[in-house]
Amino acid sequence: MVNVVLGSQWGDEGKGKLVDLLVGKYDIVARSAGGNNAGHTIVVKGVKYDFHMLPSGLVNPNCQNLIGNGVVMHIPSFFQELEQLESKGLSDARARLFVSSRAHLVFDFHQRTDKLREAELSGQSKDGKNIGTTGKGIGPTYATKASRSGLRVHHLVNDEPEAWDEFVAKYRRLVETRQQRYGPFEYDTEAELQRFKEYRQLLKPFVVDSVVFMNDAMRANKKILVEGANALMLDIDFGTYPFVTSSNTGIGGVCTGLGLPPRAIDEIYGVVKAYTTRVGEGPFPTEQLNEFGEKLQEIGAEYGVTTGRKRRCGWLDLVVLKYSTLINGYTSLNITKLDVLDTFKEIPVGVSYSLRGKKLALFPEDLITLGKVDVEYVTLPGWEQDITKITEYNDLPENAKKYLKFIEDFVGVPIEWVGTGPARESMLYKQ
Ligand code: 2SA
Ligand code: GDP
Ligand code: MG
Repeated sequence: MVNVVLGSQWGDEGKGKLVDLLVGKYDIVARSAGGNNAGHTIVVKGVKYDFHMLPSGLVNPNCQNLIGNGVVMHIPSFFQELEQLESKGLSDARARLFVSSRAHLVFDFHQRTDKLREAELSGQSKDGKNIGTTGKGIGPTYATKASRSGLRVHHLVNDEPEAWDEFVAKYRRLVETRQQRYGPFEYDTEAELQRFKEYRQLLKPFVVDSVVFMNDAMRANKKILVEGANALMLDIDFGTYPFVTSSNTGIGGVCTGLGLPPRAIDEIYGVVKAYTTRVGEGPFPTEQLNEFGEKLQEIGAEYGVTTGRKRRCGWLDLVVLKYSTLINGYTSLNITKLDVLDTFKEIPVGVSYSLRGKKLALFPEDLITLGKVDVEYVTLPGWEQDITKITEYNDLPENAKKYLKFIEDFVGVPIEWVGTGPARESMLYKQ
C-alpha cells in the first residue's frame, strides 16, 4: 500500500499535521521532492516539532523514514535538524532514518548563489522581480542536477579509491563555474571540503539504494506514506511559473522522486487550507490586501516555518483547487484550519475567473492573463462560533458543514478530515 499526502494550494496547508495523524497506520514515511525549504509543523502533546528536510514520520517511534532520490540534500541541515529532534526526545530517530544514494547534494555555494540570483532579479525593473525563494539553494541545486554537473550522495560515500579525488575535482569545477557566473565571491572551499570529508563517514550509515529499499518494502507488504513538500501551485511545470519552486511537487514527482511505479499508488490525500496563503512573490488572485487578509494572517498565525516570513492571505480559491485536483487526482480532500474562519460573518469563495467578461475554462498558464482576470466569488454565511472544542464532525455548526459541502460539490471529491486546531486531536473524521 502506498498512499500520498500532497499540498493542493501554495503550500503550508498543514500536510505535516495530516501525516502525523495518519502515520500510526504506516511502516514507512518517504519524502520525494524539495529540500530544507519545506516547513512542516506538528504539535504532539504540547511539544512543537518543525520539520524541514526530514520526514515527519519520525514522530512515530514505529515508523521508518526515507529521503528519496528526488530530494535535494543539505547535509549540515540534515544533521542539525536530526540533533534538534533528538533534543526534543526523539531519541531513536537516527536508526529509523534512510537517505537515497541518488539524492543530489546542496552545497553552501548553492545557497549563496540562490541569494545572489534573488538580489540580481530584484534589481531588474524591466524583467520582472525576484521569486522570493527561501534562500536554501533549492533552485541552484536542481539546476546543477538538470545540467548534469551535480554531485549525489553516492559520489560522496563511495569507497572506491578514486572516488574522493573525483568528488573534489567535480566540486571545485562547480565552485569555479559559479564564481565565473556571479563574479568572484568570497568562499572557503577548503573548509567546506574538509567538512564533507567528515560527512563521508557520518552519512554512510543512513545511505541506501532507495529503489531496493522501496521495492523490498512493497514486496513485504509494508504500508508506505509519501509526504509531499510544498504544493501543486509551486510545481515547476504546473505552478505559477516562474514563481514556483524547482521540483515537481505534484503527483509526478512522487514517482520520479522515489522510483515508484504509478500503479503502486492507492490513496492521494489532497490537503486544502480552508482559505489560501502564499509565501514569496507571484500571482495570487484571491489575495486580500485589506483587513480580511490581515485578520486571516493574524488568527491563522501565518508565518513561514523555515524563514519566518509573513504569509500572504486570501479567500479559498476553488479555481485553483479544481485545477490542482485535475493534475494530482486526489481521492480525498482534507480541509485544515477551518477554525481560523470562526469569527467571520461572511466567507467569500472564489469560483471562477473571467477575462474581459469571458469566463476562463481553467487556471491560466500565462501570468499576463492571470494578472488581468476578475475573480467571481460566492459568499457563504459564516458560523460565528468557536469550533475548536468540537470532537465530532456532526457537531460542527450547520454553516460550517455547508461551507465544506460547497467545496466538496464544487470539486467533486469527498472530504475525509477537517482540521479545527493545530493539535493532533483537532482533526475530525467526516466519512
Ligand atoms: P525555493 O526556496 O526555491 O523553493 O522558493 C521558490 C518558491 O517556493 C516557495 N516555497 C514555499 N512556500 C510555502 N512554504 C514553504 N516552506 C516554508 C514554510 C516557507 C518559509 O513551510 O513556511 O518558511 O518561508 C516553501 N518553500 C518554498 C517560496 O516561497 C517561493 O515562492
Ligand atoms: P505544511 O507545510 O503543509 O506541513 O504546513 P505548515 O506546518 O507549514 O503550516 C501549517 C500550520 O497550521 C502549522 O503551524 C500547523 O500547526 C497549523 N495547523 C494545521 N492544521 C491546523 C488547523 O486545523 N487549525 C489551526 N488553527 N492550525 C492548524
Ligand atoms: Mg510549510
